[in-house]
Amino acid sequence: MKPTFHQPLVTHLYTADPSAHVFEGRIYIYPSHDLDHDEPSNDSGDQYKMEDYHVFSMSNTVSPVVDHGEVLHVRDVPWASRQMWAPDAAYRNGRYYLFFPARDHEGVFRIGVATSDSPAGPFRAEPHYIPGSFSIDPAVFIDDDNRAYLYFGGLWGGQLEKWRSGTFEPERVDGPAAGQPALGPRAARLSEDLLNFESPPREISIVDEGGAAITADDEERRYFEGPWMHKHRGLYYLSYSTGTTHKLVYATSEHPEGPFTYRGVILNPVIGWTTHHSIVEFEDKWYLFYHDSSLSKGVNHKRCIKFAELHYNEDGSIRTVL
Ligand code: FUB
Repeated sequence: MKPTFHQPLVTHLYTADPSAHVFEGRIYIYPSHDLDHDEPSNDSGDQYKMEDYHVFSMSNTVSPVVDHGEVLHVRDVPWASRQMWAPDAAYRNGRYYLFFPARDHEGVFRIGVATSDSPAGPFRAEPHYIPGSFSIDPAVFIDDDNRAYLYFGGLWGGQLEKWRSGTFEPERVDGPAAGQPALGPRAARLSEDLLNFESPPREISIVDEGGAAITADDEERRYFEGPWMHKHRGLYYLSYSTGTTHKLVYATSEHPEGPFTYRGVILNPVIGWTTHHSIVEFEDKWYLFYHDSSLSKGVNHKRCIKFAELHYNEDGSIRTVL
């Protein structure tokens, strides 16, 4: 199928959470694969029952999308039990790395890695999740100096509230009180082989233009899930979903670990509850990959990946796409 901006890139499967990268001159997309079922939904996200990953690619932005098939299934991940949620991918020293969250055998979300010789997979999972990892939505960023960072974290079903004390509290659901700084995404430096954290994850702070922390009750701007990091003209852009207000927004910093200053909206609410994205440069143009639920006419857990061109203003701000 030929890709068109703001139209589903894939229609034979339900897909979501597209992480796009340029590998070997092609655009590769690493999405979640939504299962087609009609079971009820809840705030823990039990309706997101993904079991496997497919990889897709395009040789350019107008060529057909190729489905490289199933590249990893939960049955082949020794530490994981269910819910293979939003993944991301990276390349280093001749190997490709798929980072993915899933619940472990105790029901706790962890982040694991699988590797391959090819960006199209198949991927072979490491026997254990990354020690010290938790929550969801891993996004890898390799800086110009070759340092690699993993950004991650999600509220509600993503379990970030349950880690507020530093250890996992299964019954805990409360976030910070109104007026208190919102929970931020986490970032950890990755080891040279990309398989471990070099140091414990740190919380990233997001502030307003006056330097005050974005607060937990500021649902139009506070972090919810789905972090993405990219660099444009030397500036670091942390973009993310606001969850309950269904926006994709961004904040910028001079440093990959922040603090980040909130800048604005990339994408206004789309059809469906979740919104999740990635940003990639291909042949000197920038693209936003995102999802909505238009393919299923609005069923939150039956989503479809899409893309569109992204434009920057001279001052480095991003023009709202939709
Ligand atoms: O796809 C499952 C979850 O929904 C993702 O991890 C979140 O970012 C949201 O898109």
